[in-house]
Amino acid sequence: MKNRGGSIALVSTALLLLTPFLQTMAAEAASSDSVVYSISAGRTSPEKLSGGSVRGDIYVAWTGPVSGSVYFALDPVIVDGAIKSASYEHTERYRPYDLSGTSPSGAAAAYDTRDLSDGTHRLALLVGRDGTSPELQVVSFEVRNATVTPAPGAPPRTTMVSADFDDQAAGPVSPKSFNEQVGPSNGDTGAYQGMTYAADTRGSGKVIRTHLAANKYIDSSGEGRGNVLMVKLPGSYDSACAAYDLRFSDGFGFSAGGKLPGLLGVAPGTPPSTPEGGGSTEHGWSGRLMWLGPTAYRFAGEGGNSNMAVTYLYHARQTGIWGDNIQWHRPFVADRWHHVEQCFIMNTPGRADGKLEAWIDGQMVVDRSDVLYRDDPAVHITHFDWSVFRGGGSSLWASPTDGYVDIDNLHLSRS
Ligand SMILES: [Ca+2]
Repeated sequence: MKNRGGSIALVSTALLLLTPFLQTMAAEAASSDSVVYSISAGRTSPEKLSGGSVRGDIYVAWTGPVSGSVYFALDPVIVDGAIKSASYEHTERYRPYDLSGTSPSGAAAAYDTRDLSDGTHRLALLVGRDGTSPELQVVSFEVRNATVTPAPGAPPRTTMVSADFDDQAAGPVSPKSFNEQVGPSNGDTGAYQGMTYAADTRGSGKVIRTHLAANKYIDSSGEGRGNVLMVKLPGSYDSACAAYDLRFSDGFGFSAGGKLPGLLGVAPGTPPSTPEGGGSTEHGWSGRLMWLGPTAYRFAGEGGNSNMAVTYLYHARQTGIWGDNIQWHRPFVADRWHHVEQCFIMNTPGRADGKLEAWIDGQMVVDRSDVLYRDDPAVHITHFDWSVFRGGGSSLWASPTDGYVDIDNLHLSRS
Protein backbone atom coordinates (compact mmCIF):
# COMPACT_ATOMS: atom_id res chain seq x y z
CA MET A 1 0.00 0.00 0.00
CA LYS A 2 2.82 2.38 0.84
CA ASN A 3 4.51 1.90 -2.50
CA ARG A 4 1.24 2.42 -4.32
CA GLY A 5 0.56 5.56 -2.28
CA GLY A 6 3.98 6.81 -3.34
CA SER A 7 3.25 6.39 -7.01
CA ILE A 8 -0.12 8.10 -6.65
CA ALA A 9 1.68 11.04 -5.02
CA LEU A 10 4.17 11.18 -7.92
CA VAL A 11 1.38 11.16 -10.48
CA SER A 12 -0.41 13.88 -8.53
CA THR A 13 2.73 15.99 -8.48
CA ALA A 14 3.04 15.73 -12.25
CA LEU A 15 -0.59 16.71 -12.74
CA LEU A 16 -0.20 19.75 -10.51
CA LEU A 17 2.07 21.23 -13.17
CA LEU A 18 -0.77 21.14 -15.68
CA THR A 19 -4.05 23.04 -15.49
CA PRO A 20 -6.06 24.15 -12.46
CA PHE A 21 -8.77 21.71 -13.55
CA LEU A 22 -6.39 18.77 -13.39
CA GLN A 23 -4.99 20.12 -10.17
CA THR A 24 -8.43 19.88 -8.58
CA MET A 25 -8.96 16.40 -9.95
CA ALA A 26 -5.61 15.22 -8.61
CA ALA A 27 -6.24 16.67 -5.17
CA GLU A 28 -9.60 14.94 -4.97
CA ALA A 29 -8.14 11.61 -6.03
CA ALA A 30 -5.41 11.85 -3.42
CA SER A 31 -7.89 12.88 -0.72
CA SER A 32 -10.35 10.07 -1.27
CA ASP A 33 -7.39 7.69 -0.89
CA SER A 34 -7.10 8.98 2.68
CA VAL A 35 -10.46 7.41 3.63
CA VAL A 36 -9.42 3.87 4.54
CA TYR A 37 -10.88 0.88 6.31
CA SER A 38 -9.48 -2.08 8.18
CA ILE A 39 -11.18 -5.15 9.63
CA SER A 40 -9.13 -4.87 12.80
CA ALA A 41 -9.42 -2.44 15.72
CA GLY A 42 -5.67 -1.96 15.36
CA ARG A 43 -6.28 -0.54 11.85
CA THR A 44 -3.86 -3.02 10.26
CA SER A 45 -3.69 -3.55 6.47
CA PRO A 46 -5.88 -0.57 5.61
CA GLU A 47 -7.50 -0.45 2.18
CA LYS A 48 -9.19 2.41 0.35
CA LEU A 49 -12.87 2.62 1.28
CA SER A 50 -13.70 4.21 -2.06
CA GLY A 51 -14.80 1.42 -4.38
CA GLY A 52 -14.31 -1.18 -1.65
CA SER A 53 -16.65 -4.00 -0.63
CA VAL A 54 -17.19 -4.43 3.10
CA ARG A 55 -19.17 -6.52 5.54
CA GLY A 56 -19.39 -7.16 9.26
CA ASP A 57 -17.45 -4.86 11.57
CA ILE A 58 -15.21 -2.34 9.86
CA TYR A 59 -12.86 0.35 11.14
CA VAL A 60 -12.95 3.43 8.93
CA ALA A 61 -10.55 6.33 9.39
CA TRP A 62 -9.40 9.52 7.77
CA THR A 63 -5.61 9.36 7.40
CA GLY A 64 -4.95 12.60 5.50
CA PRO A 65 -3.94 16.01 6.81
CA VAL A 66 -6.33 17.82 9.17
CA SER A 67 -6.35 21.10 11.02
CA GLY A 68 -9.21 20.78 13.48
CA SER A 69 -11.88 18.12 13.43
CA VAL A 70 -13.26 15.53 11.04
CA TYR A 71 -17.01 15.11 10.72
CA PHE A 72 -18.34 11.84 9.28
CA ALA A 73 -21.83 11.52 7.75
CA LEU A 74 -23.10 8.25 6.37
CA ASP A 75 -25.49 8.29 3.41
CA PRO A 76 -25.74 12.06 3.55
CA VAL A 77 -28.30 14.30 1.94
CA ILE A 78 -26.16 17.09 0.44
CA VAL A 79 -27.79 20.31 -0.73
CA ASP A 80 -25.68 23.10 -2.25
CA GLY A 81 -22.51 21.52 -0.86
CA ALA A 82 -23.89 21.36 2.71
CA ILE A 83 -24.79 18.13 4.55
CA LYS A 84 -28.45 18.41 5.56
CA SER A 85 -28.92 14.97 7.13
CA ALA A 86 -27.31 11.55 7.42
CA SER A 87 -28.17 8.08 8.67
CA TYR A 88 -25.18 8.19 11.06
CA GLU A 89 -22.96 11.05 12.18
CA HIS A 90 -19.78 11.28 14.23
CA THR A 91 -17.18 13.96 14.88
CA GLU A 92 -13.55 13.31 15.83
CA ARG A 93 -11.45 16.17 17.16
CA TYR A 94 -8.10 14.39 17.51
CA ARG A 95 -6.04 11.90 15.53
CA PRO A 96 -6.71 9.03 14.87
CA TYR A 97 -9.88 10.16 13.12
CA ASP A 98 -12.11 7.08 13.45
CA LEU A 99 -15.62 6.80 12.01
CA SER A 100 -16.97 5.28 15.24
CA GLY A 101 -14.63 6.88 17.74
CA THR A 102 -11.46 5.83 19.50
CA SER A 103 -11.26 3.92 22.77
CA PRO A 104 -9.02 5.17 25.63
CA SER A 105 -6.51 2.46 24.73
CA GLY A 106 -6.19 3.93 21.23
CA ALA A 107 -8.06 1.12 19.45
CA ALA A 108 -10.72 2.03 16.94
CA ALA A 109 -14.37 1.32 17.72
CA ALA A 110 -16.19 -0.87 15.24
CA TYR A 111 -18.83 0.26 12.81
CA ASP A 112 -21.24 -2.64 12.20
CA THR A 113 -22.16 -2.67 8.50
CA ARG A 114 -25.01 -5.06 9.30
CA ASP A 115 -26.87 -1.91 10.31
CA LEU A 116 -26.91 -1.02 6.60
CA SER A 117 -28.70 -2.63 3.72
CA ASP A 118 -26.58 -4.49 1.19
CA GLY A 119 -25.67 -2.33 -1.79
CA THR A 120 -23.97 0.97 -2.49
CA HIS A 121 -23.54 3.51 0.30
CA ARG A 122 -21.80 6.87 0.58
CA LEU A 123 -19.70 8.35 3.33
CA ALA A 124 -19.19 12.12 3.45
CA LEU A 125 -16.45 13.75 5.49
CA LEU A 126 -15.91 17.38 6.41
CA VAL A 127 -12.19 17.63 6.99
CA GLY A 128 -10.98 20.65 8.95
CA ARG A 129 -8.63 23.01 7.17
CA ASP A 130 -6.86 25.80 9.03
CA GLY A 131 -8.13 29.22 8.00
CA THR A 132 -10.52 27.85 5.38
CA SER A 133 -13.85 26.14 5.42
CA PRO A 134 -13.77 22.36 5.89
CA GLU A 135 -13.16 20.30 2.79
CA LEU A 136 -15.98 17.97 1.73
CA GLN A 137 -15.03 14.42 0.74
CA VAL A 138 -17.55 11.84 -0.49
CA VAL A 139 -16.65 8.22 -1.16
CA SER A 140 -18.85 5.34 -2.32
CA PHE A 141 -18.51 1.74 -1.20
CA GLU A 142 -20.43 -1.51 -1.30
CA VAL A 143 -21.92 -3.28 1.72
CA ARG A 144 -22.42 -6.96 1.30
CA ASN A 145 -23.38 -9.02 4.32
CA ALA A 146 -25.76 -11.48 2.70
CA THR A 147 -23.80 -14.40 1.25
CA VAL A 148 -26.30 -14.69 -1.53
CA THR A 149 -28.91 -12.22 -2.66
CA PRO A 150 -31.88 -14.53 -3.13
CA ALA A 151 -34.24 -13.91 -5.98
CA PRO A 152 -37.79 -12.92 -4.97
CA GLY A 153 -39.64 -16.03 -3.92
CA ALA A 154 -36.47 -18.14 -3.83
CA PRO A 155 -36.45 -20.92 -1.22
CA PRO A 156 -34.32 -20.34 1.88
CA ARG A 157 -30.72 -21.50 1.68
CA THR A 158 -29.16 -24.10 3.95
CA THR A 159 -25.51 -23.84 4.96
CA MET A 160 -23.54 -27.01 4.23
CA VAL A 161 -20.05 -25.76 5.12
CA SER A 162 -18.96 -22.63 6.96
CA ALA A 163 -15.24 -22.61 7.71
CA ASP A 164 -13.12 -19.69 8.96
CA PHE A 165 -10.06 -21.80 9.96
CA ASP A 166 -9.50 -19.42 12.90
CA ASP A 167 -9.11 -22.13 15.54
CA GLN A 168 -6.32 -23.93 13.70
CA ALA A 169 -2.71 -23.84 14.87
CA ALA A 170 -0.28 -22.22 12.43
CA GLY A 171 1.45 -24.86 10.35
CA PRO A 172 0.71 -27.64 7.86
CA VAL A 173 -2.90 -28.47 6.98
CA SER A 174 -3.59 -32.06 8.06
CA PRO A 175 -6.16 -34.26 6.30
CA LYS A 176 -8.00 -34.62 9.63
CA SER A 177 -8.38 -30.89 10.23
CA PHE A 178 -9.34 -30.17 6.61
CA ASN A 179 -11.91 -32.95 6.57
CA GLU A 180 -13.43 -31.79 9.86
CA GLN A 181 -13.87 -28.24 8.60
CA VAL A 182 -14.56 -28.61 4.88
CA GLY A 183 -15.84 -32.16 4.51
CA PRO A 184 -14.76 -35.69 3.66
CA SER A 185 -11.83 -35.67 1.26
CA ASN A 186 -8.46 -37.25 0.60
CA GLY A 187 -6.96 -38.82 3.75
CA ASP A 188 -3.43 -38.86 2.35
CA THR A 189 -1.12 -36.25 3.89
CA GLY A 190 0.73 -35.97 0.57
CA ALA A 191 -2.37 -34.47 -1.07
CA TYR A 192 -2.04 -31.44 1.24
CA GLN A 193 1.60 -30.61 0.50
CA GLY A 194 2.16 -26.86 0.34
CA MET A 195 -1.00 -26.02 2.35
CA THR A 196 -0.61 -24.27 5.71
CA TYR A 197 -2.77 -22.48 8.23
CA ALA A 198 -1.32 -18.96 8.16
CA ALA A 199 -2.09 -15.70 9.95
CA ASP A 200 -4.78 -13.62 8.29
CA THR A 201 -3.22 -10.44 6.86
CA ARG A 202 -6.41 -8.58 7.82
CA GLY A 203 -5.46 -8.63 11.50
CA SER A 204 -6.64 -11.76 13.30
CA GLY A 205 -7.55 -15.38 12.71
CA LYS A 206 -6.19 -17.90 10.24
CA VAL A 207 -6.52 -18.68 6.55
CA ILE A 208 -5.48 -21.61 4.37
CA ARG A 209 -2.38 -20.63 2.40
CA THR A 210 -1.41 -22.64 -0.68
CA HIS A 211 2.18 -22.29 -1.81
CA LEU A 212 2.58 -22.08 -5.58
CA ALA A 213 6.30 -22.52 -6.11
CA ALA A 214 8.32 -20.84 -8.85
CA ASN A 215 8.54 -22.89 -12.06
CA LYS A 216 5.96 -25.45 -10.91
CA TYR A 217 2.47 -26.24 -12.16
CA ILE A 218 -0.06 -28.96 -11.33
CA ASP A 219 1.73 -31.72 -13.27
CA SER A 220 5.04 -30.98 -11.49
CA SER A 221 5.96 -33.09 -8.49
CA GLY A 222 6.36 -32.29 -4.82
CA GLU A 223 5.52 -29.36 -2.59
CA GLY A 224 4.46 -26.16 -4.36
CA ARG A 225 2.66 -27.74 -7.32
CA GLY A 226 -0.76 -26.90 -5.88
CA ASN A 227 -3.61 -29.17 -4.81
CA VAL A 228 -6.85 -30.79 -5.92
CA LEU A 229 -9.06 -32.04 -3.08
CA MET A 230 -12.47 -33.48 -3.93
CA VAL A 231 -14.93 -32.96 -1.09
CA LYS A 232 -18.11 -35.04 -1.09
CA LEU A 233 -21.15 -32.91 -0.25
CA PRO A 234 -23.64 -34.30 2.30
CA GLY A 235 -26.13 -35.11 -0.49
CA SER A 236 -27.03 -34.38 -4.12
CA TYR A 237 -28.57 -31.01 -4.94
CA ASP A 238 -29.90 -29.04 -7.90
CA SER A 239 -29.08 -25.57 -6.49
CA ALA A 240 -25.91 -24.74 -4.60
CA CYS A 241 -23.45 -21.89 -4.08
CA ALA A 242 -19.77 -21.70 -3.14
CA ALA A 243 -18.33 -18.50 -1.66
CA TYR A 244 -14.96 -17.62 -0.16
CA ASP A 245 -12.45 -14.87 0.46
CA LEU A 246 -9.38 -14.98 -1.75
CA ARG A 247 -6.04 -13.17 -1.77
CA PHE A 248 -3.05 -13.57 -4.08
CA SER A 249 0.31 -12.79 -2.46
CA ASP A 250 1.93 -9.41 -3.00
CA GLY A 251 3.64 -9.36 -6.41
CA PHE A 252 1.95 -12.62 -7.44
CA GLY A 253 3.00 -13.72 -10.93
CA PHE A 254 -0.31 -14.43 -12.64
CA SER A 255 1.49 -16.03 -15.63
CA ALA A 256 -0.87 -17.97 -17.93
CA GLY A 257 -3.38 -18.83 -15.23
CA GLY A 258 -4.61 -21.35 -12.71
CA LYS A 259 -7.55 -23.00 -11.00
CA LEU A 260 -9.52 -22.02 -7.91
CA PRO A 261 -12.24 -23.86 -5.99
CA GLY A 262 -15.76 -24.47 -7.28
CA LEU A 263 -18.59 -27.01 -7.34
CA LEU A 264 -19.20 -29.98 -9.62
CA GLY A 265 -21.61 -32.85 -10.09
CA VAL A 266 -21.35 -36.41 -11.34
CA ALA A 267 -23.78 -39.29 -11.76
CA PRO A 268 -23.44 -42.17 -9.27
CA GLY A 269 -20.43 -44.30 -10.23
CA THR A 270 -18.65 -41.52 -12.15
CA PRO A 271 -15.42 -40.30 -10.49
CA PRO A 272 -15.67 -36.60 -9.61
CA SER A 273 -12.49 -35.76 -11.53
CA THR A 274 -14.10 -36.95 -14.80
CA PRO A 275 -15.65 -33.65 -15.97
CA GLU A 276 -12.28 -31.85 -15.69
CA GLY A 277 -8.89 -31.92 -17.38
CA GLY A 278 -10.26 -32.69 -20.85
CA GLY A 279 -12.50 -35.51 -19.57
CA SER A 280 -16.05 -36.45 -20.55
CA THR A 281 -19.10 -34.37 -19.62
CA GLU A 282 -21.53 -37.17 -20.51
CA HIS A 283 -22.17 -37.90 -16.82
CA GLY A 284 -20.93 -34.80 -15.07
CA TRP A 285 -20.13 -31.10 -15.11
CA SER A 286 -17.79 -28.81 -13.18
CA GLY A 287 -17.65 -25.08 -12.43
CA ARG A 288 -14.36 -24.06 -10.93
CA LEU A 289 -13.04 -20.52 -10.89
CA MET A 290 -9.88 -19.56 -12.80
CA TRP A 291 -7.57 -16.66 -13.20
CA LEU A 292 -6.24 -16.38 -16.74
CA GLY A 293 -3.28 -14.40 -17.98
CA PRO A 294 -2.62 -12.75 -21.34
CA THR A 295 -0.12 -15.42 -22.38
CA ALA A 296 -3.04 -17.88 -22.44
CA TYR A 297 -5.86 -15.60 -23.64
CA ARG A 298 -5.57 -12.16 -25.19
CA PHE A 299 -8.74 -10.96 -23.45
CA ALA A 300 -7.01 -11.48 -20.08
CA GLY A 301 -4.57 -8.68 -20.89
CA GLU A 302 -7.06 -6.12 -22.16
CA GLY A 303 -6.84 -2.76 -20.48
CA GLY A 304 -3.33 -3.51 -19.31
CA ASN A 305 -4.56 -6.14 -16.85
CA SER A 306 -2.30 -8.98 -15.70
CA ASN A 307 -5.19 -11.45 -15.40
CA MET A 308 -8.94 -11.92 -15.62
CA ALA A 309 -11.36 -14.05 -13.59
CA VAL A 310 -13.56 -16.61 -15.35
CA THR A 311 -15.86 -19.47 -14.43
CA TYR A 312 -14.21 -22.50 -16.01
CA LEU A 313 -17.23 -24.54 -16.98
CA TYR A 314 -17.37 -28.15 -18.12
CA HIS A 315 -20.90 -28.81 -19.34
CA ALA A 316 -22.90 -31.10 -21.61
CA ARG A 317 -23.11 -28.52 -24.38
CA GLN A 318 -19.40 -27.71 -24.69
CA THR A 319 -18.03 -28.34 -28.15
CA GLY A 320 -14.42 -29.28 -27.41
CA ILE A 321 -12.78 -31.47 -24.80
CA TRP A 322 -11.83 -28.44 -22.68
CA GLY A 323 -14.28 -26.42 -20.61
CA ASP A 324 -15.52 -22.96 -21.59
CA ASN A 325 -14.39 -19.68 -20.04
CA ILE A 326 -17.37 -17.68 -18.80
CA GLN A 327 -15.81 -14.25 -18.45
CA TRP A 328 -16.22 -12.14 -15.33
CA HIS A 329 -14.64 -9.07 -16.99
CA ARG A 330 -12.86 -8.37 -13.73
CA PRO A 331 -9.22 -8.92 -12.76
CA PHE A 332 -7.86 -10.10 -9.44
CA VAL A 333 -5.55 -7.65 -7.70
CA ALA A 334 -2.51 -9.10 -5.94
CA ASP A 335 -2.21 -8.46 -2.20
CA ARG A 336 -5.91 -7.60 -1.96
CA TRP A 337 -8.72 -9.63 -0.41
CA HIS A 338 -11.51 -10.46 -2.83
CA HIS A 339 -14.82 -12.11 -2.02
CA VAL A 340 -16.00 -14.46 -4.76
CA GLU A 341 -19.17 -16.45 -5.08
CA GLN A 342 -20.67 -18.78 -7.67
CA CYS A 343 -24.19 -20.25 -7.68
CA PHE A 344 -25.28 -23.14 -9.88
CA ILE A 345 -28.86 -24.21 -10.57
CA MET A 346 -29.15 -27.39 -12.59
CA ASN A 347 -31.00 -27.39 -15.89
CA THR A 348 -33.95 -29.56 -16.83
CA PRO A 349 -32.10 -32.57 -18.29
CA GLY A 350 -31.57 -31.95 -22.00
CA ARG A 351 -32.87 -28.37 -21.89
CA ALA A 352 -30.62 -25.30 -21.73
CA ASP A 353 -32.32 -23.60 -18.76
CA GLY A 354 -29.66 -23.98 -16.05
CA LYS A 355 -28.50 -20.92 -14.14
CA LEU A 356 -25.01 -19.67 -13.42
CA GLU A 357 -24.54 -16.62 -11.24
CA ALA A 358 -21.24 -15.16 -10.03
CA TRP A 359 -20.20 -12.21 -7.89
CA ILE A 360 -16.88 -10.62 -7.05
CA ASP A 361 -16.62 -8.11 -4.21
CA GLY A 362 -20.37 -7.70 -4.17
CA GLN A 363 -20.72 -7.05 -7.88
CA MET A 364 -22.69 -9.54 -9.96
CA VAL A 365 -20.51 -10.43 -12.95
CA VAL A 366 -22.28 -13.47 -14.43
CA ASP A 367 -26.05 -13.93 -14.73
CA ARG A 368 -26.82 -16.73 -17.15
CA SER A 369 -29.98 -18.80 -17.42
CA ASP A 370 -29.19 -20.79 -20.57
CA VAL A 371 -26.68 -23.33 -19.29
CA LEU A 372 -26.96 -26.99 -20.23
CA TYR A 373 -25.02 -28.60 -17.39
CA ARG A 374 -26.47 -32.09 -17.95
CA ASP A 375 -28.32 -34.36 -20.31
CA ASP A 376 -28.23 -37.22 -17.79
CA PRO A 377 -30.97 -36.81 -15.10
CA ALA A 378 -28.74 -38.72 -12.65
CA VAL A 379 -26.31 -35.76 -12.61
CA HIS A 380 -26.70 -33.24 -9.78
CA ILE A 381 -24.37 -31.11 -7.61
CA THR A 382 -22.36 -33.61 -5.59
CA HIS A 383 -18.85 -32.29 -4.83
CA PHE A 384 -16.86 -29.26 -3.83
CA ASP A 385 -13.55 -29.18 -5.67
CA TRP A 386 -10.77 -27.42 -3.73
CA SER A 387 -8.46 -26.80 -6.71
CA VAL A 388 -5.64 -24.33 -6.19
CA PHE A 389 -2.88 -24.66 -8.74
CA ARG A 390 -1.21 -23.23 -11.84
CA GLY A 391 -2.29 -24.92 -15.07
CA GLY A 392 -2.97 -25.88 -17.77
CA GLY A 393 -1.11 -28.94 -18.79
CA SER A 394 2.38 -27.63 -19.52
CA SER A 395 5.20 -25.67 -17.94
CA LEU A 396 3.98 -22.62 -19.90
CA TRP A 397 1.52 -22.18 -17.00
CA ALA A 398 4.29 -21.98 -14.40
CA SER A 399 5.64 -18.66 -13.12
CA PRO A 400 9.29 -17.70 -12.60
CA THR A 401 8.28 -16.24 -9.24
CA ASP A 402 7.26 -17.90 -5.99
CA GLY A 403 3.82 -17.03 -4.67
CA TYR A 404 0.83 -18.20 -2.72
CA VAL A 405 -2.96 -17.99 -2.55
CA ASP A 406 -4.85 -17.38 0.72
CA ILE A 407 -8.42 -18.65 1.09
CA ASP A 408 -10.73 -17.93 4.03
CA ASN A 409 -14.37 -17.89 5.11
CA LEU A 410 -15.47 -20.75 2.89
CA HIS A 411 -19.24 -20.98 2.70
CA LEU A 412 -21.12 -23.69 0.82
CA SER A 413 -24.90 -23.51 0.75
CA ARG A 414 -27.79 -25.17 -1.03
CA SER A 415 -31.52 -24.75 -1.44
CA1 LIG B 1 -10.20 -16.96 9.00
